[in-house]
This record gives sequence, C-alpha cells and structure tokens, in this order.
Amino acid sequence: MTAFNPSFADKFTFGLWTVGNPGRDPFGQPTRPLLSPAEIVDLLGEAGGVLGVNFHDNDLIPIDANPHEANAIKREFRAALERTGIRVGMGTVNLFGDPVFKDGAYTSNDADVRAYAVHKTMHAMDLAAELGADIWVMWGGREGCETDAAKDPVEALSRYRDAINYLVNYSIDKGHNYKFAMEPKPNEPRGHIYLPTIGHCLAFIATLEHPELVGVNPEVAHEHMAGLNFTHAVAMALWAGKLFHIDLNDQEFGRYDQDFRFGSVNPKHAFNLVRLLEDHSYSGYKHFDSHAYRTSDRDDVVEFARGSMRSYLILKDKARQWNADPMIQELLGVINRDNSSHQLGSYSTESATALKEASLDRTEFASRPLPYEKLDQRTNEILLGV
Ligand code: GCO
Ligand code: MN
Ligand code: MN
Repeated sequence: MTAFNPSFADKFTFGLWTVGNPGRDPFGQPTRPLLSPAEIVDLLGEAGGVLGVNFHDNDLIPIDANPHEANAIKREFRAALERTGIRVGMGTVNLFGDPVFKDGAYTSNDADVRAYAVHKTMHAMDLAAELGADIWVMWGGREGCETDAAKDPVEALSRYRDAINYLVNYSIDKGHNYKFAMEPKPNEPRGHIYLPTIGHCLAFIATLEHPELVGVNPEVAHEHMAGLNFTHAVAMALWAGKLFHIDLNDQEFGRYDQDFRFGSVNPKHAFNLVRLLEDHSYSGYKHFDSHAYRTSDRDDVVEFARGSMRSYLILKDKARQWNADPMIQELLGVINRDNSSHQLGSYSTESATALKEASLDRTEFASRPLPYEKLDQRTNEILLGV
C-alpha cells in the first residue's frame, strides 16, 4: 500500500491566487482572511511535497506598490521560499483585473492600452524570471467581446500575434529563456474569448515568429465548460509536442466556471487524463488551478491542497493497475488487430495498386467482436477498488 505522499519529483505546483483565494464570489464577500504571499508559501509548506508556487505579477506586488514596498514583499517571499524549499515554477501577468483592461489587453481597440499591456507584461516577466520562473503562461481572460460589433475578430488575432511575437523576442533578448504556454478558455469573464480551445491555440501558434517556444496550458474546467473532452484536448497538445504546462481542477459540465479540486467532480475523466499524462511521460509542472470551497477555513484549505495532490497520485496508481491488469491486457489484445498484411505505410504507386486489388472481406471484418462494455466495466471496477 503506498501512502500517496507527494514529493518534489511529482512537480506539483499551486498559484498564490488559488490557495490564497479568500472565498470571494460574484455574489459574496471573502469568507477567509487575505494571506500575504509569504503566508501562502508557508501554507503550501504545511501541505507538504509541493514543488512550486506560481503567481501573477500583482498576486505578489500590488499594482500601486512603490519600489520600497515591492522590495519588502520580495524579501519576505524569498525568505518563505527558503524556509519551505518551495521554488517558483511559472509566472504570468494580470491583464484582467484593472479597469484599463475592460476591453482587452493585447487585443484592445486602444493602441495605448495595447502598449501598456505589453509594458506591464515585460515588467512581470522580469519579476518572475528574477525569482526563478521558467514557464510563462498567457491567459487572455479579457481578450474577447460581448458584441462582435465592437471589434473585428480578424484584426484582434493580428493584434494578439503582434503582442506575443514581441514578448517572445523580449524573452530571448533578455536571456529569460521562458517557454510560453497559451491558456485557452471559451468565456468568463468575457462573453466570448478569442482562441477558445486548444485547437484554436495550436493553429494560432503555427503562425508565430518563434512557434518552437510557444505551447499550450490546457485547463480541465475550460474544455468542460464548453462540453468538450479534455483528455482529447490534452492528447492533441501532446501529439503536437506542445504540452508545456497543465492546469488541473474540476468542473461540472454546463455550469459556471467552478475551479473545484482536481478529481472531485468526475474521477473517471480525471483518471483518463492522468493515464494519458503518465503513459506519454508528461514531465512539466502539474499546476492545481482551483479554489477551496467558500465554506473552507485555513485548515480545510490545507486539506484541499493535499487532496488535489493525493487524488493525482491515487489515479496514477490506478493507471498503473489498469496497465498491469490481465483482463484489460487480454481485452486490448482482442481489440487491437495490428497484423493486417495491408498496413498503409508510406504511399507508392505500387502499394496503392496492391491495396486497390486486394480482396478485403468487409462482412467478416464487421463481425469481429469489440467488447467495450466489458472493458469499460473492468475500468470502472479498477477505479472503484473492486
Ligand atoms: C481562470 C484562469 C486563470 C489563469 C491564470 C494564469 O479561469 O481564471 O484559469 O486562473 O490560469 O490567470 O494565467
Ligand atoms: Mn480557469
Ligand atoms: Mn488556469
């Protein structure tokens, strides 16, 4: 029996804004006291086994802080990192909270706002790099609209691309060496957000000046909000060599953006995801972008952090059991028939002629068994511990 205790090798990370979330929602005031960045790092230290902490520039340094205040916060934060052994993993920038970004940042209709967004991002990149971040996440929460009368969506994509090209060049120029991860979301806080899915982001990345430095940061809740299969979205990112980061949480389909604890709503989807990540040896950070229930106190927030990591490790162990299970292996052997003498291979005139002339018995093929009910039931029983 493994104890499912996380270690640094698991590369679990949390954001200052996640475990530090005071329980505010659109209808109600905070239910927990606001913690300082250093206090949040101490809380993560208490949870145990957390490798890294992530932040938006203004999670660490308030937007109006003077240099003296900023230095004092950084000093305390560094001291907390030292005493817990936690390091900074990913950095990002808040381009959604301030009123200046009410109509977008990189895609705003106002060129001054676009310039300010890039200026703010460069400062944020310097800050996170100074503290050790090596991944830069770009979530365009305000890049969108409520009405398409407001903005030409083609023009918006060009503005978006100009900003990202500029920032990637800045990172190269400064020697920051970030890998960039674009995080899609279909809506919230905008009515419609540009680049709403992993597929949109991958197509966009192919048009950049340095596509090799830009990948994606998929988030469970963001695909589930749109009714999409998250495991398939992550699979496409892996297949394209673009899974640079991942945001783990959970979400009921068809609801508002819930940011629940990983694995808490749909353990079977979570299992499929963990099995995919482990089978394909994903080695980046596993970031829990979720909030404890508004009803939780500090002790329960620590349980929320521990539970997120435990669920991942339990599902990883279930994936190992699934792969080693004799019945599963036998069923996979029945399902995967890879021994045809008509393997496609690469195209040649000869192989095409041979395939056209082959006699292929479609009735016999259609009669071959596909025991997916049995396979899925066995999967459920492994998950349920039977
Ligand atoms: C959300 C997003 C954010 C981003 C974060 C990192 O739904 O609010 O998931 O939490 O991940 O801003 O850039
Ligand atoms: Mn989210
Ligand atoms: Mn996220």
